Amino acid sequence: AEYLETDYIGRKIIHFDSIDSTNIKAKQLAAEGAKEGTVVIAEEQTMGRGRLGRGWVSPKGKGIWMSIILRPNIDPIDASKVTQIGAAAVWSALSKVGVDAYIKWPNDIVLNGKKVCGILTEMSAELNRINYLVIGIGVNVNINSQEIPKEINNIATSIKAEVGHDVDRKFITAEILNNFERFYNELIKYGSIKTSIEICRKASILLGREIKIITNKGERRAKAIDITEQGELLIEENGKIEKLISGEISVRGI
Ligand code: BT5
Repeated sequence: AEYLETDYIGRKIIHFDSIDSTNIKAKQLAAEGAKEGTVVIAEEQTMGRGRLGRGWVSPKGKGIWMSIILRPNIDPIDASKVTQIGAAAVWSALSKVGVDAYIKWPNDIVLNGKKVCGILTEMSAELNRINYLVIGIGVNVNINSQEIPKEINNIATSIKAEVGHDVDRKFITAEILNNFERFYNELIKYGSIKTSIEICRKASILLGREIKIITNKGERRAKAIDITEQGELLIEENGKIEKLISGEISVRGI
């Protein structure tokens, strides 16, 4: 709390020692009327979730497992913008503690080629209105390199595993929330995510590279060209430019 500089994001934090998933809890609280900016944090998740029903490994006391409740007055189609805001907020917080990471569009932060953070945005919407939106952020902070759970050992890392010492979870958490509020206010007030997109571009591990795009229709290869002001990935395939709204991207084993 001593590092928090926000007006409303994280001014109410609900803390759990152990919980199934902070996203599940946050959605429940949001449905019951919790205020915008309410944050759910857990020391451990027993059923942490990724996208498409995948799991998120969340060992006790070793990471930042948190979810922010939001009530943006935006079109539900634009919900993925909040994911870009989250990625920019996490990247900037890591940069502030000297950790030089990359953003892998749309929802990962990678360090030395391995995933250190994942973001899961979920919402409840009707027609043209978002009822609530929850952005879940998972950051592997103080997991020892030898203690990275074996099911993710090849693809995951932690800040500690890369920098060699413990880092202050509270400071990073507050910085993520400070940045998040700044970038989110830009969306709410001006309908723009310009600052976030600048960061997502600058820190992107994909731009300029040949990538593999994995969809339910199969795999394809293309070149990542740019990230638009709307947060879409621009790709070029056989001279044709296309926009992706979200997706599974792999680039040389990452
Ligand atoms: C994500 O999904 O990356 C979104 C992760 C969101 C986690 C946060 S924690 C707080 C909040 N509460 C929740 O329950 N979730 C959110 P996706 O892109 O689908 O990646 C999932 C994949 O990442 C898994 O299938 C694993 O391969 C890998 N993975 C699982 N745990 C990991 C970890 N701790 N670090 C790095 N990779 C992991």
